[in-house]
Amino acid sequence: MAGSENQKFCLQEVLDSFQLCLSPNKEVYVEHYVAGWRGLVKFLNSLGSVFGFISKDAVSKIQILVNFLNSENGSQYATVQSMVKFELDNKLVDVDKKGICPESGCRTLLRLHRALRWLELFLECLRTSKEDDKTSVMCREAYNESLAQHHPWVVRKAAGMAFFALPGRPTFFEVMNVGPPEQVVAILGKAVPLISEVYLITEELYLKHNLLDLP
Ligand code: 1PZ
Repeated sequence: MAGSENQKFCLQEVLDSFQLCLSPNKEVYVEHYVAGWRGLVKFLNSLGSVFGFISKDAVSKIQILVNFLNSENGSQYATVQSMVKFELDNKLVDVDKKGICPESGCRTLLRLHRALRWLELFLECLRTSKEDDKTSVMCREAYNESLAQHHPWVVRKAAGMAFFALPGRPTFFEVMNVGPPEQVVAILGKAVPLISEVYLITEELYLKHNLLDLP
């Protein structure tokens, strides 16, 4: 029983992970970053199998990062900052777009990082939405403003179709599993600034090292 309870999504868990993400000197812990995404994937899975192709991609990226964390170089992957330094110092990143390191930690995390911007926009929209606002519209607008710019036509098309299958705002809030709508809004009010801070720190780091266009 306890096991199946663990499988149930709870928005609080995601908030906790992103809270743990930042070190005192504002470095981003990969372990908690990945845990935050795990929670989000759980949420996505509980919305139905139409989203399977999205969660599958997220899971495979999470797994690549977990494998680095568990490898003999694991300690180099403790934070996004140490990962970037380690991979750049050891020429493990396709900075000159040669395609030699297609699964580097840097390019893998960049995909999740871009998705985090979508999440920030979407959750902020959700937080300030009214009862009969459409989640699919909020989701599409957030997507078009962020992730879509990095996706080819066929992925944009598939994502657009999937958005139609999103449940309405009341069901969405219920699945978040933290209590009545006011409580969801309150937790979103804490989660969005945190996600935004993690996003900004990563964005600045990637910008500084010219990593924002990694293939
Ligand atoms: C709640 C509604 C969920 C909508 C999610 C909106 C994002 C749509 C993303 C569509 C992704 C389609 C699957 C594959 C995409 C990959 O090609 C890209 C690039 O990776 P590459 O091919 O370069 O290795 N992958 C991504 O952009 C990462 C996408 C992760 C999306 C995670 C969404 C988690 C949702 C959490 C729900 C609250």
